[in-house]
Amino acid sequence: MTDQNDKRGFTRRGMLGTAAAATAAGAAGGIGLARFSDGMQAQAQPAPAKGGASPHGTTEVRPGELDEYYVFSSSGQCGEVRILGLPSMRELMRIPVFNRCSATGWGQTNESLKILTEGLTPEARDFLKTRGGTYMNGDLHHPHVSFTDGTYDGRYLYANDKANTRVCRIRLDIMKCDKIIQLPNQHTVHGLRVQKYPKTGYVFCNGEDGVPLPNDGKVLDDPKQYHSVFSAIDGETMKVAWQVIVDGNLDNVDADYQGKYCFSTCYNSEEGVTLAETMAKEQDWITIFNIKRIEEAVKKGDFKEMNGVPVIDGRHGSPYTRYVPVPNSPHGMNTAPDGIHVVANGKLSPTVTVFDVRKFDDLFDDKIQPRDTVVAEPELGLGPLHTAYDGKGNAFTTLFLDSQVVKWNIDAAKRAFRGEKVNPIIQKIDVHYQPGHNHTSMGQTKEADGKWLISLNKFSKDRFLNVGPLKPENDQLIDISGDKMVLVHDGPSFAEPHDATIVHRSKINPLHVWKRDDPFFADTVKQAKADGITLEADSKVIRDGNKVRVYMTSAAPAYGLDSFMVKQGDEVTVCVTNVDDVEDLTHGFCIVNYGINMEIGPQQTSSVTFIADRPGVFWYFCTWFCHAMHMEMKGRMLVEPRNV
Ligand code: CUK
Ligand code: CUA
Repeated sequence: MTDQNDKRGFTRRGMLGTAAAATAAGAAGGIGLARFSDGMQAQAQPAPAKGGASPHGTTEVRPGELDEYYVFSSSGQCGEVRILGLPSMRELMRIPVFNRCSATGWGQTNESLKILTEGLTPEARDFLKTRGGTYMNGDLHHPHVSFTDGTYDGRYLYANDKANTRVCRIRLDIMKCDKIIQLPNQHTVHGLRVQKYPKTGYVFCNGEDGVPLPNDGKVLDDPKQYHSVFSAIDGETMKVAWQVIVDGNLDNVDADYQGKYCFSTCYNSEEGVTLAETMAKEQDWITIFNIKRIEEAVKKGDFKEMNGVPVIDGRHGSPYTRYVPVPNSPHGMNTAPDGIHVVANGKLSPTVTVFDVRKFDDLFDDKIQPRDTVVAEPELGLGPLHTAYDGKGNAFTTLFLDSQVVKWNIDAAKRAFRGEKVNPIIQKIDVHYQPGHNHTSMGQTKEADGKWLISLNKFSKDRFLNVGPLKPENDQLIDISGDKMVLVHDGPSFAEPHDATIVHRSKINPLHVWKRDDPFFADTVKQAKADGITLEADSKVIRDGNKVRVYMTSAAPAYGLDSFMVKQGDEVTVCVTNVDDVEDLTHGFCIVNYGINMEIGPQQTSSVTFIADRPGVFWYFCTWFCHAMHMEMKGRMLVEPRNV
């Protein structure tokens, strides 16, 4: 039963049966498949021996030592980005983006609200008027660092919000989000990758779901009129550069190392709206976008302008796209560090499809057929979702249904495809359980170093102390530096890190304290100047009609103001400037029973605006432990009743 061939033959039939059963029952496909694979684990290979020798010796990062890599991890429906250290897998920081954050005041400070609101589409802004002005949830899937010349340049990190069709940019010098835009004409954004060459450049965003264009209620239950849209954002200006209407839908995306093409998987070539319809065909496709041709089309006006964006028709027959059939509902799209090979992961097919990007020129010139770009299609196991690379010619593919990561050789797969008797599979390792994305150290760049792999597993089941029906996921660390993969660490994580980027620490250079001229709080600096205030020195209340601006410094362990007085109904803006310039000396500002809290890092200015609609005495206090007298770092807001 443990024979790979027996297992594969059995499970392939089983999988189709289960998928059909899930469809018939109307159950969510994922659940049906996951349950099925529970049964499979009885047949899986035994787990590798505990404490199997890691070629690196140890993953331990001793007290006081630093990790070698940053991991920028998504958090799915939590809406934030998390930073881990690798190999320790310690969580180092969280960067709030599409969520609200009680600790930092994200979603409440003026600085963050500006970022959260200014890039919304006009329709969304209107719709959100009665909902606090911005979305409070997000679903952050794909965090990717900006590139120059095929490797990370440490400037920015971009990520998508699948829930509300937004894209964010995080400044890696301060590790804060500085831009969020919502994509017009597109109904959701799932896959996101960036241009690798010559630089970023474009941020490519896949519209997963099709809707009528415009989506204003005039067309409803008529799926033939639905369209999925692909977007390219200018990563510098954070404006949509162009969009392409495609056939089918768009799942994951990646770009080449030449700056010529990007390519997306499509799992719904059927353009179905039910599970059964989307799974109807055995083959779907990838869609290849010709960047140069699209840029020329924009220049010469071959587009329709929709909501201020040039929208190009990229459906079948278009000069701007090509569609290459692949089996079956493909998911991940991964470019190899060799700059040549691109893998589409078959999901419902046990295969992955390997393309040679050098053949795309001929494909667009109609010299070859779409499938002529395929150079290998190895059968790897059940439920291949994502592939990572070691930079030495090997690939690592997650097998969701088999709960395994399979290591295989690209060249061997190509030879097998040409008919040679060679098995491209080198090793399969059990992971716990049901992996989605996996990532290798620097593996999405031309500097892939082949040291580490993390497998982001969707289920942890029994791997940790039981914490109730809702379990953590399990980010497992695997040493890939030797011939054999060795599992070395289990890392629980809260919902739901889909994706991650492993970046060598030499690429990232964050500041230790804020710079006083940082654009992040430039608006407050401008307002202070107009009010005759020197933020670093003055603590003063400025009244401007019923608008009150309260300026104060913070220096451990005291605010510049012990108290301030406002009138009930005033619009109060509190601006706190942390004049401490000691590393790690962050203050907070929380007003009790007013629902206000924010972070003020060393040399940062933060501000928050609210209506003082409750009269009385309200203490404010510092929320970040800053000094032996931290508890005493407080003051009072006195709100005078209106009719006194
Ligand atoms: S997707 Cu989640 S496992 Cu959103 Cu990158 Cu593949
Ligand atoms: Cu300032 Cu605690």
